[in-house]
Amino acid sequence: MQVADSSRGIVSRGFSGRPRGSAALPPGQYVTPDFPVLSAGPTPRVRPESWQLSITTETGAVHRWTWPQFLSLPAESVVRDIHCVTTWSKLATTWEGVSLDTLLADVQTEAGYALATSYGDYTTNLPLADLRNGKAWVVHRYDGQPLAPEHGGPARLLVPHLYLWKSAKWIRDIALRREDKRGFWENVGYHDYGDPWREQRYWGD
Ligand SMILES: Nc1nc2c(c(=O)[nH]1)N[C@H]1C(S)=C(S)[C@@H](COP(=O)(O)O)O[C@H]1N2
Ligand SMILES: [Mo]
Repeated sequence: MQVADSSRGIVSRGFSGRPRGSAALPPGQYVTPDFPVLSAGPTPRVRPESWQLSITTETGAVHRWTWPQFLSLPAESVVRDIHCVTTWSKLATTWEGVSLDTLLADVQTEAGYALATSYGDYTTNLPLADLRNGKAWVVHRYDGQPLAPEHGGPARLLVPHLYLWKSAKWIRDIALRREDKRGFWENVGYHDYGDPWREQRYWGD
């Protein structure tokens, strides 16, 4: 088990102390067979009976799903590599969940940005375009099992083409916004976009 340690990550930037160079890996990353848990706070325990997911638009319209409603949506199976800014990557992880394309299908918006908020109040920002076109899911199963609480269960955001801190665990709301607004890690120096292939770890990268 590992814990988030952002200060050490910044100091040791560029040195992972492990072999590198796989063409299939973003720069500065190493492969781990483990599934580390990185949480900035305690694991919120959200009972399915009280769980709700919402998408709130820039005009204040709220689209809401209870747990049974969410489970009745068409689910997809996705296999993707995931990349944590602390330099571990995990290859070919298997998830099941609902595409953001499905969740956004009936949502009228001209917003350019999204701010995801979790149970426990973690937040992270990303362009709305990065949630569309088969690039993002709200997942509730991992490796054929219900998603474990420490990994974001009942359900988490999965945006595997960006560093994993964008994949908000225990997702509660996605606010669609005209203007970008930084989330928890972005406020303290992490990149607004976070493309692992361009090694966008910190402000200015
Ligand atoms: N709600 C919430 N989501 C979160 C975090 C968090 O602290 N709280 N940490 C982020 C970070 S930094 C990473 S690397 C991944 C870790 O996911 P994992 O614990 O399932 O490996 O979750 C992201 N989503
Ligand atoms: Mo992370």
